[in-house]
Amino acid sequence: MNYKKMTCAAIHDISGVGKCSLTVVLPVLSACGVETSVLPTAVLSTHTGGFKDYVYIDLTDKLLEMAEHWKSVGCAFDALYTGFLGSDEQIDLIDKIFAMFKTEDNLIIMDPVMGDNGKLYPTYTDKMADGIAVLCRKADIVVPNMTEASRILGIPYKEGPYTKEYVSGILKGLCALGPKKAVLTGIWFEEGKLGSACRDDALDREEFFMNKKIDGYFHGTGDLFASVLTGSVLGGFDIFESAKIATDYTWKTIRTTAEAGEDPKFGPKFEVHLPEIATLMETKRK
Ligand code: PXL
Repeated sequence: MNYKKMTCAAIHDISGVGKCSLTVVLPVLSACGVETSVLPTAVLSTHTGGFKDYVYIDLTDKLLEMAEHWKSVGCAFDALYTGFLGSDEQIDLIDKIFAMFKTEDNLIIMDPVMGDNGKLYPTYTDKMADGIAVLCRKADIVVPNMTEASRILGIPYKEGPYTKEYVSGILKGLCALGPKKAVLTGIWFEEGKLGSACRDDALDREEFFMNKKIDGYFHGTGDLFASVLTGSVLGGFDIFESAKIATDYTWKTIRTTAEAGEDPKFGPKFEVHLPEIATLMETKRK
């Protein structure tokens, strides 16, 4: 079979239950045909959103050692893709890991995971959020939600509905920090619709992708979105096509999750839609 090999280093936690971070990143990227190596930032029994008394194993001490081992065995990646971090010390370590593996041709894609709905996640401190905002300057593509984007830009979090001017200002602000492309999730301009916004700074072009809003809070969908976006970009789609693919895939998954009627903290039902994403990626490879 003739195909272009694509590789990614995914730097996120493993939450054993709850389908977010690496338990979503890895299957999605594999379905996209991307050869993925994982560098776990922490291991948890569950994610921290809605579960109590979770077991938390911080892997800060081992992060650099693992990356150095990768380097020593000749690993190289088309993308370095980061998400949930385990401690504030990890920010400096990830900066070092970027320096170890960044080349002229590869991409740093950062999902600056730190919060949602205007609040930081329970294990995130202000120091971590400040550090992530600085680290974002090194990224080629950033994929925050509105809470994270506001924190990165140092502006107060604003609830929707948003205006296109407001969203455009946020996208431009993110690109002004360094990333050439920014994709914002959780955008809505009118009742009943929800989606994403995307900017390619070099083209000075922005697009918005909306679907029908499905009521409820669906944990893990940010990780799903960023992973499909990463897989699509590595699969050869441009950033706008990738943002649309990620928006539609996330929406379909939310619809399936809502229809199932189970407790959404156990995660999005993305598995049933993986074959669709694999087929879509194949169309690009042909
Ligand atoms: O979905 C982001 C995320 C990733 N990993 C862990 C989390 C969260 C959000 O709550 O708790 C452990």
